[in-house]
This record gives sequence, structure tokens and C-alpha cells, in this order.
Amino acid sequence: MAKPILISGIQPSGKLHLGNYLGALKHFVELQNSGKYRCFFFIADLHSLTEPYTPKEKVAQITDLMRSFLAAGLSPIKSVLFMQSAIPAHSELAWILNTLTPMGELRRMTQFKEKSGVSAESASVGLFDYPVLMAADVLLYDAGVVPVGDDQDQHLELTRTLARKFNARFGKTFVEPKSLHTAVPRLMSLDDPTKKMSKSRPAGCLFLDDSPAEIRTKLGRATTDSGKEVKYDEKHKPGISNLLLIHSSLSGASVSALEKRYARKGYADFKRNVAEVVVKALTPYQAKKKKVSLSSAKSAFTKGDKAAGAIAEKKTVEVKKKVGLL
Ligand code: LTN
Repeated sequence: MAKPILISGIQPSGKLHLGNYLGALKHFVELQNSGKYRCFFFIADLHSLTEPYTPKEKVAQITDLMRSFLAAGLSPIKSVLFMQSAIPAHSELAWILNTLTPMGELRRMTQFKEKSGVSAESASVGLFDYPVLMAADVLLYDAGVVPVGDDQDQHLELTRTLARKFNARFGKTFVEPKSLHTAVPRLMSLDDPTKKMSKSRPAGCLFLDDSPAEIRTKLGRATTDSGKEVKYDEKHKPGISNLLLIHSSLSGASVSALEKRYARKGYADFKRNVAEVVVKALTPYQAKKKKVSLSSAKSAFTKGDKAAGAIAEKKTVEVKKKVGLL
């Protein structure tokens, strides 16, 4: 039997951090290497235009993410790696799906509400329409499986609704995809463990490209809690709990094994050890990234653009015929 088709994308919007790696890239590599799926992974550059940027920054973010895909272990041989904007069918199908999407559905999207904030009237139409472009990304490839964080569930639900609606009106054309979640640790900021780890708090954020010295400094300064026991307790010890989570997700040791291991040691010792675990985990990625030249990354994506483009083009012709444009 043919393998199920799997697709996911990442927006190029700033430096990747440990949370992005554990939440997406690492997971993509495992899915690719499982051999269970026909995998498509892409850079959602069109989506990323819905947040503020300069053209110069954008070029840098895109090329950096291309190299990161390869450095993390995504392979142009095992997977189809492509650039969203290289394939016009994404924008084209998004337009056709737009005509089937009620405004009310998009207005209800939690991510739109959060990102547009208090000024929904001045938010761009692109931000509003983000989920429809995402639906096009998935539906073009007949993907059945979409690995995403649970913050994207509502968008996947809309994707299924649009697939069903299109199929009901024009005949069976699209597959209804399911989201695939795996346990993703919720990493908190090192300098304020009550906030999510994010690039907007750089002092508390471990970036994948941070040097060993930077990693050691950030962990040395990480907020710990009162007391001196290394114990997982999110409520009373958010700082130590976060460090336990980081250690555990990178070393593979369970949190309870780590509590035992560090039972007789102080916070300082523990923090130094967490820093070494992070350095060790990031070293192969960083070494590989140094070796991935921009031109080799570009040729990997060019190959994928061709493969994905052919599939997407074929689907677009089918869609246009169904709706009466061809
Ligand atoms: N919205 C996603 C990125 C994304 C995506 C997709 C994921 C854009 N298109 C299609 C899966 C399938 C995000 O921000 N995580």
C-alpha cells in the first residue's frame, strides 16, 4: 500500500530556538526517518509576510532556515523540501478556497484574535486569511497527516471543513487531513520561567546557533527558585522544573531519574550540567550547519520545488476543471 502523505511547514521569522527544534524540526526528522510516510516539508515564506519584516531580514531568515532544515537532518533524498512561494499553486488554490470561506469562520480563529490584538481593524487581510493559505498548502498534496503544535488544530479543522465543502460542491477532490501531535515539552524562558521561551526574550532563550560560551552564560544566569532541592514542581519551582525539562528532552533521561541523580547536588552543579547537555546536543547541528553551504541548500530546495510543483500543478488543473475555469 502507498505510504500516507505527510506535510508540514515552518515560517522563516527569526532565529530558531530550542523550543522550535524540539517542537518541530526534531520531530520532522524522526518522521522522515521512520520511513512510514511520504514526507513534504516546506518553508512557509508567504505566511511569514503576515508579520513585520524588512526585505533584507526576510532573505536572511529564509536562507538561514534552508540551511537549518538540512543541518537538523532533513534530507532532499528522503523528503521533498520546498519553498512555498516557489509554487504559485499555493496562492492560486488559496484564492479559490477563499471564495468558499465564510468571514465568520476566520474571525473566530484564536491565532488571528491573538495576533491582531486590540486593533483587528488595522490587521492585514493576509493575517486574517492565513488559515486559508495553510489549507491550500495541505490540500494540494492530498496529505493525510500534518504534524503541528496544538495551536494549529483550529487551522487544521478549517482545512477539513474546506475540503469537505469543496468535495460536496464540486466532487471528490481533496483528502481531509488529520493533525499529528507528539509530546512537545513546553519550554519556559530561562530568565523568567513563568513566560514561554521566545526569541522576544533573548536573555532567556537558547538559540540553536548560540555558542557554547553563550549557552553556559545563559544557563548560569537562569532563574532558579528558593530552596536547594532539584525537584520537579512547576508551581513552586518553575525555574528548576524548566531546567529539568530541558535536560530530560535532550538527554533522554527521565525527570525522576534526574531528580535522583542530582539529589545531593546543589543548583549550581545542576545548572552547569544542563549547560553541558545543551552544548552537546547542539554541537552536531552546528557543525553540520557550518558545512551546509548556501548553494547546496539552494540546490536541495530547487529539487524539491520541482517535485512539489509538479504535484501541485496537477492538482490545480483538476481544481480549475472542477470549478469550471478550464
Ligand atoms: N502555521 C504553521 C506553519 C504552516 C503549516 C502549514 C504547518 C504554514 N502552512 C501547513 C503545517 C501545514 C505554524 O506556524 N506552525
